[in-house]
Amino acid sequence: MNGIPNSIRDEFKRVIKDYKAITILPHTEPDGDAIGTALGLYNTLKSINKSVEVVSVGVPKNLDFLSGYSKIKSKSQFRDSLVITCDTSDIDRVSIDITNRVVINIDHHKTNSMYGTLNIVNPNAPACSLVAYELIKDIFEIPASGYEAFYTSLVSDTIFFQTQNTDKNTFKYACEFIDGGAKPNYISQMLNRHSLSSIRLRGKVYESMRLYSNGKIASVAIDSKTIKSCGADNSDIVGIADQLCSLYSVEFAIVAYESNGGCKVSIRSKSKSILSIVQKFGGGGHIYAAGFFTQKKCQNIIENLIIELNTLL
Ligand SMILES: [Mn+2]
Repeated sequence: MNGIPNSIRDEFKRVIKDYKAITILPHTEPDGDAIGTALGLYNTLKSINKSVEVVSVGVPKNLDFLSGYSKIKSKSQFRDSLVITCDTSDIDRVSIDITNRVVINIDHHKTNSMYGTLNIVNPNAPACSLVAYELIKDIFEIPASGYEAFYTSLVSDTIFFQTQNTDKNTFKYACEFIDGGAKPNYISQMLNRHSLSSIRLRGKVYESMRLYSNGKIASVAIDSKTIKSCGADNSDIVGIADQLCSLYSVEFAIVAYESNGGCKVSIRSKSKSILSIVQKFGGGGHIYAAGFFTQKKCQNIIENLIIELNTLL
């Protein structure tokens, strides 16, 4: 992973200096990477006396150990603040309208549309926090709470160092975060907690799993009734696709669930790029983990995807 060019870092420094109030936005339906990066920045910028808010809804409960979690707002209370987006490839993936705002776009998605005033995007970074960390580490002193959040982001997006892009550099960053105060065992324990509703939902979802193409493709379609009947919500779906991928035979896993009157789809791949397929459906993401939103019915979209994924087998 390359460092940040000095010209970009200087520009970032100048913009930060210009603003007293900063609004940090993770992507909608946030994961540990988006929230970990956001709270790492939040805790660091707070420590230099900025007024900072993180605005997000549906934040996974297992991130509640992170400093600043309880301060996350569902609506922005600042006007004309500087906006920093985290882990967000497109402007329509944030929860508030940020047109005409000064936006610092910090991300690691290859498909990032470069919507920011300043775009700091590194697709080689295995987690968004590494981009944020490279940007700020020589400018500000990062508090232990910031390192804890950055480490949480790193292990979330690499699924505890299991993804293809995990290399010795990834561990180098992990070491720096641990040096800064992150406690690996504690963070793993916190992240691996599940609510009863989420366990119940997983039970139902795994039972309904379908296999295609000699077991190489696994899929589940989850309707909102099932989610509700378990007392769960959409944040409880995080991790199900990775679990389907743990089946011996599986190459691709599809999770499709009803959301906002349409269907949200997450796809995981063990070894082949699925980016071009999700792009056909207007989506984006990473080479082995990507997704999209569609107005079609979940089961219909799964059938379309099976045809597409079969061409990769
Ligand atoms: Mn990410």
